[in-house]
Amino acid sequence: MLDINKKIDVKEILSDLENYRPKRRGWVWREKSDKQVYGPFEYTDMSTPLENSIGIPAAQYFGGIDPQPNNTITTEIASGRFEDDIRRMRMAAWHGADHIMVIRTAGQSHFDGLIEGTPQGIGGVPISRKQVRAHRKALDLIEDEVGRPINYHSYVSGVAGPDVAVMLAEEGVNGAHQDPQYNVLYRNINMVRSFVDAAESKKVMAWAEMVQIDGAHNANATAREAWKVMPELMVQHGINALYSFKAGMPKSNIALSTVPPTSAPAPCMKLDLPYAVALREIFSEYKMRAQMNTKYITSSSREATVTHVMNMLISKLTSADIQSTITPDEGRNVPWHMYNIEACDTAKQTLAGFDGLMDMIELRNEGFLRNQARELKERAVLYLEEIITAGGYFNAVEQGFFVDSALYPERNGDGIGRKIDGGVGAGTVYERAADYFAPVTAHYGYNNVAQYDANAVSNPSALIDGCTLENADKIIYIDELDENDNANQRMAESEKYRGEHGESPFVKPEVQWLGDGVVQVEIMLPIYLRGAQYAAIEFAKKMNLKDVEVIHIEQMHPTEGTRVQLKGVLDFDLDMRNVEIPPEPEVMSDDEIREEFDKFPVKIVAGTVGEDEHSVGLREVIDIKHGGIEKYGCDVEYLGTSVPIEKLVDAAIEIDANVILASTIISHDDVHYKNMKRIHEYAVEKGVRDRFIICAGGTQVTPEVARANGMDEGFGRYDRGVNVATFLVHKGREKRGQ
Ligand code: Z97
Repeated sequence: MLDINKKIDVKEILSDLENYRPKRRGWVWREKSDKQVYGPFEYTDMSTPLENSIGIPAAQYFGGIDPQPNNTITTEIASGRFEDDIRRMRMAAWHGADHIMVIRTAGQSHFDGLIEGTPQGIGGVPISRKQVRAHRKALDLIEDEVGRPINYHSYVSGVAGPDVAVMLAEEGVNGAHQDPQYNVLYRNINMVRSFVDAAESKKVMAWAEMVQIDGAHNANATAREAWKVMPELMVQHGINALYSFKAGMPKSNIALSTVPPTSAPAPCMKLDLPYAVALREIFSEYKMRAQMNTKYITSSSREATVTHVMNMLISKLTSADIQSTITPDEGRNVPWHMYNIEACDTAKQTLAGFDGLMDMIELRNEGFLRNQARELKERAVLYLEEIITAGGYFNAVEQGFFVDSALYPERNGDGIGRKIDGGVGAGTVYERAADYFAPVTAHYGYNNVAQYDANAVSNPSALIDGCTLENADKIIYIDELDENDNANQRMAESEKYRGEHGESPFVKPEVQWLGDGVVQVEIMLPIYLRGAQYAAIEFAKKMNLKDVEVIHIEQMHPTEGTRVQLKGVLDFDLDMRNVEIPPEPEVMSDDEIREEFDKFPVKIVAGTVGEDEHSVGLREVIDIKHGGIEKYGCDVEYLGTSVPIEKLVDAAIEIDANVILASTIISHDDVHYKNMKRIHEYAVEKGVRDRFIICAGGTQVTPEVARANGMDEGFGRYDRGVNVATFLVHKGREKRGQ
């Protein structure tokens, strides 16, 4: 069991992996909750609540509720160091992700076999048995902590597809991308080999009850004008979906990777919604994995978030099953994990906000939407017919049918053409021999086991006492192959920040990896774009940042101003033992304070004392508009600024108040403390000191010195109405002897 107050112990996760077995296999969908009441609200589309989670920031106004939508929420982690991904997975799970995709390192599609060990990756991690087993082990703990099963996801496409599929099945991986068309079009892997491998892989994935995601979205991201490939996308989905079904996967585990093809400022709803509707109708028995548009993403986090939200409206209108969350990382090419977390929150916020939407509106059954949807379907059907005329799929690919930038049936002739006998792994498909013996479970196609034992045909692994899918002890586990490029080595290097069991007093900012020192800086400069770009870099260098890079730049006006976001490296750390952390002030809940003020009415006289014209701080503490103390139901007599201290006390006597709040900002010559002392002494002189709770506040006021100068309490720069009110409740109880 994880301890919420402790970091996950990565060393412990990595220990004794050889003997670790996953808790379960198969994908788990969220359960629709019986309990649809959160705080003051009733919901209709939410799933079972989490036991531990972090709600979106605005949840604080609604009693900290954290409703979890019905959709599975995906996060993509792409740091390149799998040991650091473990901590990221835990953070994402707390923010509502239950589908964790760890992106695989560039080029793994072309590895004709399994990778062992834990080398560092580029833009993702090398997927290996140790890496997968460690991640699943960590997730087995994390899912218990948050109280919801978490689906772990990886990739099966590539030349080593079947090998990877078996390894993922053995290790309890719950979902994977698998699409032979991806191999063919984007990785130039031989098409015959890819489809044969796919049949085998899909059969294994079906045994493991994995959910499969296809690769059609890549056409969207690759095509020159993404909205023109919509008919083709439908064809690609269709080919993979039906091929998977025929290879033995249940339709309910086949997810289409759908992407709204366009983005604003294009009139994207007019294009994207009919497409999503058409897709939903054709593939009604299948699942939809809705990914946000990444083709037209830039490095603006604001813009990416708006696109994400607009895309989720389509997800809602067409009931997507899995909602992906991509981040501006895609546009910046920097794995800012905090934006992954933001994107999980964006999904959660949006889908909670959309709760019950479909009970209130419906998509029109005629007109533009349906006409467009029908037209797209017709184009897709024509496309399929032309594939048949061309001699089938392989010939169509060879003729460059796919990823052509014209709207089918038009063609631009710029599609990705591949040779039937070309590409990686060409000529590596062989007929099975007559004595072919495949004593393994979940094997695609026929076996010739009958000649050895007629009873074993449908259960061939019985002949060898179970294969690795049934008997995990037969798996050969290799820990590391490379003595330098491995997790142990990397962890030793960052040991200072990790500590023996995840606890270290040293801390350094991080973005990509533990202890990388990377920070982000936002600079607004009142000059033109190009000048600002280079000036910002100089500023960042003067802030002592190393390896400074501009990650986002936006014009405010051609000459008046430019906004620049940079990243850079801070090459020092902090020893937390030297960081003074004041105890957290206790604050009561609004309801608690209101109830107390109701029972024991509070009447306040307040003003800025002496010759001091500052009013903002005190008004923030008092005014209901700023969330001040008035909201708890107390009377406040505000006397304004430059109030003589005698007047403050006299007024309190006159209106029979029980609290005096004196604001004193100016601190020259310690006049603020002198003022406090005089208020106290004047109240004593008048014989009324015991009648009042007297507090002073101001930017330079500390509680200790305020109390030393006769105040009941002092409030400083960070205190608000709630802090003052909490104190008044406590002090009131004390005075009443409670
Ligand atoms: C997604 N945002 O979630 P390699 N197979 C298929 C793929 O689409 C991919 C791979 C394999 C994206 C992130 C991008 N897709 C992932 C159908 C990658 C990965 O990178 O070629 O080794 O395989 O879909």
